[in-house]
Amino acid sequence: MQSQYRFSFGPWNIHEGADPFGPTVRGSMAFAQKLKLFKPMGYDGVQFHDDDAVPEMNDLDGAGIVKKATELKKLLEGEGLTAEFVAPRLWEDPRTIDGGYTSNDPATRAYAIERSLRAVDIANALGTKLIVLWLAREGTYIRESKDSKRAVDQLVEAVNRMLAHDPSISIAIEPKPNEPVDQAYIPTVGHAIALGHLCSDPARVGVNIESAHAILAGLDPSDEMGFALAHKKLFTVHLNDQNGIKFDEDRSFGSIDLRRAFNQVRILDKYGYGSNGEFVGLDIKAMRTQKLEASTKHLSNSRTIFLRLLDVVRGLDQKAVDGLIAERDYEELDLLIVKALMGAR
Ligand code: XLS
Ligand code: MG
Repeated sequence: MQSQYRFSFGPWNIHEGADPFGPTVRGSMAFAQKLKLFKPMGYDGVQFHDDDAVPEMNDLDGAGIVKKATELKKLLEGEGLTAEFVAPRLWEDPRTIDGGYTSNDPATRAYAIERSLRAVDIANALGTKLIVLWLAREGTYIRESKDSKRAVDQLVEAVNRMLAHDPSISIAIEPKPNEPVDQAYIPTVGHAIALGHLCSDPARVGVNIESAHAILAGLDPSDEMGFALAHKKLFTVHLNDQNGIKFDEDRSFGSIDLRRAFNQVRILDKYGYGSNGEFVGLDIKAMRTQKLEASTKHLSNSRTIFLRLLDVVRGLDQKAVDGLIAERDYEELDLLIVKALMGAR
């Protein structure tokens, strides 16, 4: 069991509140200002998209990119912060409208891989060895537009190029079943782990499990975590919550379904998640109704809820739990868990 968990989030989690049906509702916060909020809220790690770390990176050469990232590293050090990972953002560029690694355009596939190698260079300059791949547009709107077998081969090729570019980096694939594409090629943890086994160095390919993405796939996040833990592939997590199977809501951890969140904390704590330096990563958005001055509460709330649930997990009468399991009296066990979550005796 970890005595101390380290928490992380990305600067995109402090945002202006625009959604697909409405414009921004809050003013912007400068990146340097966001960095100052991490430690006071109990966060030590910063997650990055490659262009969070090096804005306009498409306009810079390799050396220019590393120079900018090296400057950022000094800023992080000044704030006592650690870069957790770097994720190539391949879903906004006009070239990657129909995917990056699995695009039908070979020039786009080459761009996506080149950009990913630069993300590895940024990770090195920031002092992290973890790359997260959210394969946002690696999928289809209609099946006939691509070839699902060839797509897996292309994803393996892209991962292998990153693994060869730096023999010391690890890659955490972040599965999601849909959105922005209608059907993603790597929808679940099982698909991601299987993809890793096709790559040149499977030991360096793991997963980043997002609670909401598992829920969107109709799965339980804690079971996905257990599966990844059994494979020793849980390199990081994106904790949040979600109202059922629809668009990704990125709600505060535990705010929709406390029992589901409890079971994520329970499995992570039971198997010593964090003991190899893994961060408890959050990927959450403030409600659009929050005013600017209250637009980081989802971050402090999520960490508070995680730690409160950790108290519940560690406060369980495990002897009573084991006894009820041995008795196969799951109704009684159900009540024991619900009462623990209610703070009732
Ligand atoms: C989607 C991803 C994305 C991050 C990481 O949930 O986590 O939010 O940008 O690529
Ligand atoms: Mg995420």
